[in-house]
Amino acid sequence: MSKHTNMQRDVLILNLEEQLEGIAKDQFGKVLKDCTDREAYYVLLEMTSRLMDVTELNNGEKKIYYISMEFLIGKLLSNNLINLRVYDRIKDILAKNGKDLAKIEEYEPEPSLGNGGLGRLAACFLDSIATLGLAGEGIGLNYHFGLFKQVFKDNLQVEEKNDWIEKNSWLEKTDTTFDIYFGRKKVVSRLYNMNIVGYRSGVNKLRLFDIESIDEKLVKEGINFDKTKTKNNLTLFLYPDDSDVAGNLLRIYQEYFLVSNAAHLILREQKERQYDLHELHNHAVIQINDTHPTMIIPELIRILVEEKAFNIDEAISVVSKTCAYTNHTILAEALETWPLEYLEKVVPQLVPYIKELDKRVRAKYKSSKVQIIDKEKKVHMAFIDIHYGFSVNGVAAIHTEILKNSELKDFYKIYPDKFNNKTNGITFRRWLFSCNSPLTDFISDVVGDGFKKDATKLEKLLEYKDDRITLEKLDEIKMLKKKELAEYIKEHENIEIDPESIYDIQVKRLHEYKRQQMNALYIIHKYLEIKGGKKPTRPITFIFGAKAAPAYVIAKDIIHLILVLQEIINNDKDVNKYIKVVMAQNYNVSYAEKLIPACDVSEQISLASKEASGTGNMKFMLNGAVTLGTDDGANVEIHELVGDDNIFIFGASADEVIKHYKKADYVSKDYYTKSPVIKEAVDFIISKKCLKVGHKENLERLYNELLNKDWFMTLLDLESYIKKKDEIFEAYEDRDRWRQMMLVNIAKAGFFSSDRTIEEYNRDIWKC
Ligand code: C3B
Repeated sequence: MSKHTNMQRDVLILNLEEQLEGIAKDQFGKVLKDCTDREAYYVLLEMTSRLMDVTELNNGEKKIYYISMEFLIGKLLSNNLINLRVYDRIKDILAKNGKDLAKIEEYEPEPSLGNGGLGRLAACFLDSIATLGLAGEGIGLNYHFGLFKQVFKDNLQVEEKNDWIEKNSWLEKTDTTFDIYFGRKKVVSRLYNMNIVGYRSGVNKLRLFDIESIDEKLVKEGINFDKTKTKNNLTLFLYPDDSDVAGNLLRIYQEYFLVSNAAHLILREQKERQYDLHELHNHAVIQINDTHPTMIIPELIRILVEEKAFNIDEAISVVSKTCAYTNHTILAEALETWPLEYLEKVVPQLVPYIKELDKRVRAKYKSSKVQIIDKEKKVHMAFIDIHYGFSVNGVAAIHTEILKNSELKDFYKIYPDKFNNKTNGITFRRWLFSCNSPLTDFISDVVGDGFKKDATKLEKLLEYKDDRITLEKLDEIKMLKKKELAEYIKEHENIEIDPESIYDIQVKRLHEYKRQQMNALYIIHKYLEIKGGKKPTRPITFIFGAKAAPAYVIAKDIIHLILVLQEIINNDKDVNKYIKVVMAQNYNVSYAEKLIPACDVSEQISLASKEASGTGNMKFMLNGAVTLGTDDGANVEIHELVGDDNIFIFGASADEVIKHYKKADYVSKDYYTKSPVIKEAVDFIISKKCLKVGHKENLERLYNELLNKDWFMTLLDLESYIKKKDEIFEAYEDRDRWRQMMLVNIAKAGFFSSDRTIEEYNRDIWKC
C-alpha cells in the first residue's frame, strides 16, 4: 500500500501542470490561463485534495484523539501546498499562466471554527502532530456559520453570520452516522473529514461532526435564531463566548453531542482494530482541550458499563488511564460549572455516572474544595478531569505554577504527579513560511534551511548580530510587509497609513483582562500631548483587531471607544500627521497573517497572572517584532530567552496582582485621583469630543466601569505602561539597535515551535 501511494504521489507531482490543465478543462471547459481567479481556486482545491488522498496516513499502535469544541484552522490552500512541498512549483505554474496565488487565495472562505487562542492552538497542534508522523486526530463540530462575522456600523460591533461552507471545499462527507441520545430525544449525526497533511510527512484527519437535521433557515437576523429547536440548530454556530460562560443549555447540547460522537468513533475504531477495550489506554489517548469536552469521561464510562459489560470499577479505571486534561485559563468565569439541573434536563443518562464519580471523591477526600458537585448543586467540570484523568497541564511555565500554587492548590496536594507544564507553540509553516516568504527565504540564504525541520537552528542567526548587511535586509523585508499591509488596510478599511510610521499592533479577542482599554488610554494621552504641542519623533500607527463576545457589554464598549478614537484622530489635521488609529474589521486568521509580518511593536499587555500563555506574542516575535508586555503567560519565557535588552517589560508582577485580589485592596479611583495624567485620559472618554461622535450610554458605562470597578486593574499599570511605551518608541529611532533586537527575537523564537510542544506532549503524556 505505502509503496503504491508513494508512486501515485510521485506521478501526480511529476505531472502537476498537466493535471491542473485537466482539472480546469473538466470543471470549467477552459485552459488554466483563461480561468478566473475563483475558478483557479477550485482547480487548486481539487489538485491539492488529490495529492492528499495519495499521501500516506500516519499510523501507529496508539492514537491521539485531540477533542476540542474549537479548531480555528484558517484558510488551508497555501498551508497544504507548503506541507505537500509543491508550493513553489504551483506558484511558478500559476505565474506562467498570468496568475497570482495570493489573489487566488482571496477566494478561499475562511472556516471560523474557533474563538481565539484555544482554537488556533488546536489547529497548530494538528499540523505538528501530522508533521511528527504521529497518528492523531482532531475531533470537533462542523459549525455551519462558525463564529460570527464582525462589521462596524455607527462605531459599534454588529454580528453577522459567516457562511463558509461551499459545495466544493476541504470537507469530505463520510458514510459514518451515529444515533445520539439526549435522554429519549434522538438526533442523527454525520461525520465529515478534513485531511491534515504534515510538513514532509503523512496525513491525519480532522473529524467534524454535524447533525443531519440542521436547518439553516432558523437564522433570522444577524446571528439570532430559535435556541430551543435543538434538533435543528445544534451545529449552526460556535458558541461565541470566549471566556464568559452564560449558563446556556444549547452549549451543553453541543458539548454532549461532540463527546458522544467522539466516544462512538473511538470505540468503533478499537473494535475494527480488534483491540481489547480493557486495554483502551494502550491504544488511545484522549486529550481534553479545556473543560468543554469533559463529558467524554462519564460518557465513555457509561457506554463501557451499559453496552460493553464492564463493571463500574473497571470502566472508571480504564477511562482514567486514557484521558488527559489541558487547562487554558484561571479566569473563574471560564472554568465551567454546570447546574446539575441543566445536565438532568439535557443528558439525564449521564447524571447517575457524574453522581457516582462525585460519591467516590467524597468518600476519599473531605475538603469541600475538591468536590465535583458543590453545595449549590453545580458540577465543576475541571474537577472531573483532574480526579478522573491521568494528566493535568498548564500552557506556560508561570500559568502552570499559578495552577499548582493557587488556583488548583488543593488538587496539586492530592495529585502532585499529575501536574505538568507544556508551554504553547505555533506552527512555523503558517506563521513564517506561508505568511512571510521573503523572511523565510532570506533566513534560508543566511543560515541554510535546517530551521525548517528543526526550529532551534534559527539561533544560528545570532552569528549575524553585528552584520550590517543582514540587519539592513531584515529591515527591508519589514518595510515590504508594512507596505503590503498599508495597501490592504487602504482597500479594506479605507484608511491611509504611512509605512514609515511605527506599526504598534494589538490583535486578540477583546477582553478586559487583555486590556485593550489601557492601550486606548495611551492613545488618548498621546493625542492630548500632540494637541498641547508635544509631537512624537516619528508617526505612529496604532492597529487593533478584536472581536467581542456578543453578550459582553463592556468589551463592546471598548471597541466603541477605539472606533470613536479612530474617527476623531484620523480626521484631525493637527494630529493625523503624527498618529493614526486602525480598528481592523472582522479580525481573523487571514487578517493575522497580514498584520503579524508587518508589526514593529507587539502589544502583550494583559494583567499579570491572567493570560495563561498567549500565542500571538510568539507569532510576532518570530516575524521580528519587539514585545511591549507584562511578565505574564509566555511573555515570561520570551523575556528569559531574549534577555532584558530585547524586550520592554512593565507593570505589576503576577504575585503583586494575586495579593491585590486576595486582600481586595485595589481601588481604581485612588489611582485616578492621585495622577493628573490618568485623570485626564480617563475623563476624555466622556469629553464633548467623544460624545459628539460616540454614544453617551456606551462611553459613560465604560468610564464608570474604569472608575468604580476596573476588575482587571487598568489604572494600576497605566503610568508604567505610558513610560515604557514612550521608551520603546524612542528605542525605534536607534535603527541599528532596533534591527539587532529584531534579529535576536527571530533567532530565539525556535523554542516556540509547536513541534517542540507536541514532542513534549508525546514524551510526557501521550507516549505514542
Ligand atoms: C486561551 C488563553 O486565553 C491564552 O492565554 C492561551 O494562549 C490559549 O488559550 C491557548 O492555550 N483561551 C481561549 O482562547 N479560550 C478559552 N476559553 C480559554 C483560554
